[in-house]
Order: sequence, then C-alpha cells, then structure tokens
Amino acid sequence: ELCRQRMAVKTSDRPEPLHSSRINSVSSQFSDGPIPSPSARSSTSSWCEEPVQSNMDISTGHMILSYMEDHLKNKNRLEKEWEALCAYQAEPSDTTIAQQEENIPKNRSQAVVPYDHSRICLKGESSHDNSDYINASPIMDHDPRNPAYIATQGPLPATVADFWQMVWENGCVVIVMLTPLVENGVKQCYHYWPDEGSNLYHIYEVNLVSEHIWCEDFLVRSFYLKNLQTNETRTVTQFHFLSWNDQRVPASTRSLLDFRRKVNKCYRGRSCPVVVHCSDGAGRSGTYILIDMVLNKMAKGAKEIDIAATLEHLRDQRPGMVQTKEQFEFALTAVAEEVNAILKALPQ
Ligand SMILES: *[C@@H]1O[C@H](CO)[C@@H](O)[C@H](O)[C@H]1NC(C)=O
Ligand SMILES: CC(=O)N[C@H]1CO[C@H](CO)[C@@H](O)[C@@H]1O
Repeated sequence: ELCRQRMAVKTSDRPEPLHSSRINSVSSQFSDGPIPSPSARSSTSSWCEEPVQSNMDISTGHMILSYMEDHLKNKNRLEKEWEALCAYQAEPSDTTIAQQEENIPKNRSQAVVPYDHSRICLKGESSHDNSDYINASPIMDHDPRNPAYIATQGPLPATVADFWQMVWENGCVVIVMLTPLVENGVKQCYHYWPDEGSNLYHIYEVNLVSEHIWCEDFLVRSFYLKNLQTNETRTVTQFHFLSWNDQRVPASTRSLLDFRRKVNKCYRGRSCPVVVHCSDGAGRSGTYILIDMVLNKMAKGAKEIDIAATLEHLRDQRPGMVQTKEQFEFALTAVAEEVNAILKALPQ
C-alpha cells in the first residue's frame, strides 16, 4: 500500500549536474577512439569505484531515503505488497507468436516469452531463417517510441545469429549480461561471443577487441561488430556481471551499483536501447532494469517515485519481470543505498 502511495517530492531546481572530478584511468576504453589492435588483451585493474553522480536535490534525497528505509523495515508491508504484485495481471498478455511451432525451439523457458503486442521484430529478410521472431521485449520508460532497454533471454545456440541481428538493427552499443554461462552444471546462456579473434554469426562478424576484468564480480568486453552485407561496423561493449545466480540476489548491493554506474558512464549521451539479458531475461534482468529505471527517474528530478507501479509497468511489457520477493527487496535496498551514496557525495 505504502509503495502505491504517491510520494510527492520536490523537483530538483538545480540545473547543473554535480560532476565529480575524479578521473578514471580506464575511461578512455569506452570512448569511440581508434580501434585497438585485433589481438584481444585481457587486463586486470585494482577495483576503482565509479563516483556517484546525480542531479538529486538534498531534500528530495532525504524524503526518498526515509521512505525506502521505512519500507524495508516493515517486512509485513513488503510481503503484502509482493503478494499484490504477484496477483497483477498484464493486459493484453497474448503470446501466440512466441508459441508458434517454428518459434518454440527459440524460447529458453516456457514461462517467459514476449507478448505479441510488445516484442522485438527482426527484419525477416535479413535473418538466417526468414523469421522475425526473437524472445526479446522492448522496455519503454516514458517515451513510447524509443525503448530504453531490450530485455531478452540469454541466446541459445540456435538464436545467437538472431541476437546479433537484433543488436545490429536496433543500433545497440551496450549489452548488460547478468548471468554466468553455467550455474551448478546448468547452462544459463550460450557463449555468444568469440573468446579470441572473430566469429561469424550469419552475416554478423564479431571481433573480441578487449576484455577488462574490473573485480571478481564483473568484467567488460569490447567487440567490433561488422555487418558483412553492408560492410558497416560498430563498437559494442558488453558488461558481464558474474556473481548473480538464477532466482537469487547478488551478495551485496555495492558491486551491482558500481557495475550500473560503469554501464551508464559508457552509455551516456546515447539514445539506443540497452540490451539486458540473464538466462530467461526476466528475473535478474527485471531487477536490474527496475533499479536503473527508478534511479534514472530520480536523477532527472522526478516528482513522484512509485516502485510497485514501475514494476507493473515493466510487467506490462514482459512477463515475469523480477521473479522473487528477495529480488524485489534487493531492488528497494539498492535504490536506498544509491540515494544514500548520492546524499553523502553532495556538498553539505
Ligand atoms: C564489402 O567489402 C568487400 C571486401 O572489401 C567488397 O568485396 C564488397 O564489395 C563490399 N560490399 C559492399 C556492400 O560495400
Ligand atoms: C512457450 C513455449 O513454447 N516454450 C518452449 C520454448 O522452448 C523451450 C525449449 O525448446 C521449450 O521447452 C518450451 O516449451
């Protein structure tokens, strides 16, 4: 109930973002500079945390924080709210296209398939099997014409060419991968990139340019993607979070929040959708998108924050977004922690 309560917060009246001046030694890796040598290099660095940045007003931050803390303390309220979310029915929710015979082998899970009204369509004439189907959903924030994200399942061996076609056709430059390839012997995602050199997936040539291990929780790979039909090329950066298992939550909010800051630093200034995937593209992907969407709304000075309504909005666009109560609670905790960090970084 509380989460549904509209929380009016003061709009930020500070026009300038508060830029931190700390220079990150590897930030040049993410700019569109000259293409590095074709031989992939792996490197490790000491963990250098991304500084927090936000337009958030101090009083807004304090209101949000006390709201979140109050919400997290009351487990009974959280339980009730989760129950209400579980009962939520998206409308429309037809998934007839995903269930067509030729598309069934392209779905990793039965439970999570895209809605007919909200799915990414490939250009059939460019696909290897003349089909427009991929298990992927555009996720809008406020602008119905430009999805902010594409939530998708981890590619299967049979859908890896479709995946790169989707990345190509939607102009994507950032991929957020939230699953290890295998968990306890269970395959979560196909290894859809080359470990070194290049691989060809239908007409999409993918070159691994670099691999940078940030810390034990995540690494960043840079790819050079080429469409062999047109000879056009693009640099794509993949952020791979390694320590988040299916149906679970990360061990701490800290590394996921730092991971998100690094993703957004790389993405800044773009308008293409961010590709977010785990295994089925709903539990971990939904949790990540929920956190990112809410924090982005706050950074833009949103007047009201309603996390449950935001999650319903996600579930209107893809089934199963955020799969467990623990994941929902984790999202609330992560938002509170980030707001706390932003407040600490503000000049008092
Ligand atoms: C792409 O490059 C190849 C090799 O340089 C060339 O043969 C081909 O004509 C080019 N295709 C287009 C569409 O420019
Ligand atoms: C909804 C649906 O048809 N799901 C299928 C997707 O593909 C997997 C793997 O082939 C099947 O197990 C599901 O039944």
